[in-house]
Amino acid sequence: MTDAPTKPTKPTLITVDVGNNPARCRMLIYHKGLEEQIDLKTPGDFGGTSSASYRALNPQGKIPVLLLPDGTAFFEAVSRATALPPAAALRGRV
Ligand SMILES: N[C@@H](CCC(=O)N[C@@H](CS)C(=O)NCC(=O)O)C(=O)O
Repeated sequence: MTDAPTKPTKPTLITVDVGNNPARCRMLIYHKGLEEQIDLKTPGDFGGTSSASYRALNPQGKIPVLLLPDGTAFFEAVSRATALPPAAALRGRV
């Protein structure tokens, strides 16, 4: 599937089941109890890591990416971890 919105209704973590960087972000979501506030998608939902639409979100083609409802994409660990709780706050909870 390649038609996931690049301005999603909820903050969205683009992740995969295997990999330490995506796992760290999911762990933070579970630790903070943010499962209802942040959707999980895969790079495949955006055409795969080599696709133009994924590279528009992360020019490095790496995983994960945190995508906000306004279309802002965070793709490095520190900025992503910093943005996760505020992103959830946009949905009314931290
Ligand atoms: N510095 C990046 C590293 C991200 C990274 O290396 N992710 C790995 C998964 S753990 C990845 O995308 N591997 C696939 C590839 O390099 O093509 C970050 O903090 O997000």
